[in-house]
This record gives sequence, C-alpha cells and structure tokens, in this order.
Amino acid sequence: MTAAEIKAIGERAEAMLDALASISAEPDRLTRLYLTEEHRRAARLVAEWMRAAGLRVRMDAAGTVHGLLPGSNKGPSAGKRLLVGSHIDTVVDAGRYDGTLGVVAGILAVEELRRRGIVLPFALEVLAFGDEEGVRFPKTLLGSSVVSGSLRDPMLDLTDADGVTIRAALAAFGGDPDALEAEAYRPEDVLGFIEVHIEQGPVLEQLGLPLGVVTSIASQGRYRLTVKGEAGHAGTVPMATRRDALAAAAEMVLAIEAVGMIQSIGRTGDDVRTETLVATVGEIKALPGASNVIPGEVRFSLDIRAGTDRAREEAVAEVRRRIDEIAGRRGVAVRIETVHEKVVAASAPEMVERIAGAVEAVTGSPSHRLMSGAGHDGQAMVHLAPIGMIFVRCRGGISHNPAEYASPEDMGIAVAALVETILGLGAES
Ligand code: HGY
Ligand code: MN
Ligand code: MN
Repeated sequence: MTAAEIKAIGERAEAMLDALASISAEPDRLTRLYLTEEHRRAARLVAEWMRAAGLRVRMDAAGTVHGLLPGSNKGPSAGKRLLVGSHIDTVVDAGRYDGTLGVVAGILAVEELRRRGIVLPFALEVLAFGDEEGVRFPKTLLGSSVVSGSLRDPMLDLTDADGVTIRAALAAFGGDPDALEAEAYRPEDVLGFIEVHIEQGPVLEQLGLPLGVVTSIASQGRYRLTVKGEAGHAGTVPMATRRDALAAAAEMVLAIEAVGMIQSIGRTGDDVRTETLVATVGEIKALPGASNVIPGEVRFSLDIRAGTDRAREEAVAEVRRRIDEIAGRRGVAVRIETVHEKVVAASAPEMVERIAGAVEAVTGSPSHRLMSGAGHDGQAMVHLAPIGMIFVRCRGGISHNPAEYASPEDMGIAVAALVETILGLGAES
C-alpha cells in the first residue's frame, strides 16, 4: 500500500471514530455502556458500515454485531473463519479510540481486501463486542465470553446501579439471555482472533514506533471491598471512640497503593518479582453520605494487575493481610468480594511471529514486542482460538481519558499491518 493509500485509510478511520464518539449517554463527555440506547445506536452505525463493506451482518444474543465476509472455502482452512474486532462500549468520560479502533480497523481491512479483489480461502468475520469494560454491570468481557464459550458463572442476575439485571437489560435490548450458550463458536471452526487496539501506555511513543506486537495480556483481578464501622453524630462522638468506616478505608487505600509500589514482596528465600504490578482504587462510596454523619459503611473497588499470575496472587495476599490488620486495629469489619480474576492471556507464538512479520513489512522497521497491562477481549477469546494483537501508539500513553489520541497515519499503518497479517494467513491456508 502506498503512503497516500495508508494516509487515506487512516483519515477514514478517524472520521468513523469521530462518528462513533458522538454517540454518548452524556452531552459533554463520552460514555457508552452495555445494552443502553447508546450501545444500540453505535451497533446500528457499525452494522451500516459493515453492510456497506459487503459483509453479512447479524447481532447475536449478547448484542455483539457480527459482519461476515465468506471465503472461497477451499483448502485446509475451508469452513473455518478468522475473527477480527474489538469492543464498542466505553468507560465513563472515555477516549474515542479504546476498542472502537479495533472494530473500525477490521471493517477497513475488509474494504481493502475487496478493493484488491482478494478472496480468502477462509471466512473473515468482524466482531463489535458490546461489553468489554464491565462498567455497567460487575462483569467484563461479556460479549467475547459468549462467542468464545467461556461464560462460566451464572451472571445474568447481576445488577447495574439501578438494580436492572443483565437478563432484563438483554431482553429489553433485543438480545436473548436464554440463547447465549448457543452463540459459542467451536475451536475447530476458528483460525484465530486478531485485535487492533491502542497501546494505552507510553512505550511505543517512547520508542518512536507506530505499532507494537502484544505478547500477552496481564494477569488481572477486580475486587469489591465493603468496610463496616459505626455511623454516628459528627458533632458528639469523641474521636478516640469512633469506628469511622471512611477513615479506615482511606488507610486501606494508601496500603493498597504501597503494595502497588513495592517492587517485590519478600518471601522466605526468594523474592517474588512483582514486575509491572499495579493496584488501583477507582471507585469509592461513603454511606450514608452526609457531611454531619460519621460514615458507617464504605464500598470501594480494587483493580490489581501484574505480569505474572503469581505476582498478582502475591500482591492480593499482601493487600488482604494489610487490610485485615487495619480493620482489626480500627474495630471495623471488612469484606473482599472477587468480581473477576483473569490469568495471563498469552498471544499464540505463531500469531506473534505473523503479526511481527506484517508490522516489519509495512513499517520497514523492527517490530517491538510488549505485554499489555490493559485488559482486552483476547482474555476471553484465548479460550476459543489463538489470539494476537496489534498495538497502536497513543499520545502520551493516555487512555480512559478524553485526551486519548492516535494519529490517522498510525491508524492507517495499523490497518495495513492487519491486512498483511490476514493475507499471510491466507497464503498458508
Ligand atoms: O480495564 C481494562 O484494562 C480494560 O480497559 N477493560
Ligand atoms: Mn478500556
Ligand atoms: Mn479496550
């Protein structure tokens, strides 16, 4: 592809992402949650683009939009499909590239293949998942868990902040809570899953590279903590006798930060290197929530990630130890519930090699391999098929923030690398 063609594709991507970014639940910031009206409008727009690109479009029982490009069905990969895509839901006050870039890149790659008149030996299917972030419901990766058949826990009765269950929201959206299992693909029918995604970190920018090749997705745990003390009158309860749930929670949050800062947690005989360990409290709520009442209860989230499962498990154990000590000293009770735990999801080695080759062919420079600290749909899709990810440089590594930005040039190069990766698979199938 010429530089002009790559730039034109990148500009198309930017325009499509701008159109998607205008679909939000809030007028002055981007928030698009699973099974909402905004999800429906974004899904409709993506379906329109897919149809215009010549794809056969359908929505599955979980609200994922599928766009299928049939192949010649010849050779060893006859009857199989390659999946590409990402998610169209967002966090609160989100950037416009996280997830959506992977869907748009898949559609643009199909357009480029058709422009060249290429018919692949296998089918190519673009997927737009409706729930990767897990912001509305305490469950993440719902769409990709359905497609990959890795839906384990009966989560349909989980509720959002308004008490609406996933089951009810799915039915109201036009999905089918009773048909989720039937939507699962069989491993023998799928060649792989490739996702184009912004890096959401600073590495590629620091290296001056437009693209990177993801080797694995970090081990990730998401927890919900409840601290129970005793509500009381802010004006009359002596400080020394208080069981202030918010003061206790505040000390716990600092303890969590300290664990995240630790480079290693000493163990008898061998340190556990907690490389890339990160620990975040993103949500906190004090109850009953009045300025003249000592908080009797506090609920807060905990997100812990590390490059290895062992490092994450060590860190969670250390957090539990410190939190229990604080609770005991302050006379409060604390409960830690697991929302989800995901082990490291490794990209398939053959997929890493193939993507690295495509990146080098398109960029003319060596490809850089890196781990993803952010979670992705590949953590579910890895149960179905070999996964691979193409990372795209993002300015300042900023993400989950409206300042998130990827250049049209880099996005065009990412689509070109995706096309090369797909053609490489096609040549061998
Ligand atoms: O939390 C994550 O890493 C992803 O953005 N869902
Ligand atoms: Mn995200
Ligand atoms: Mn994402």
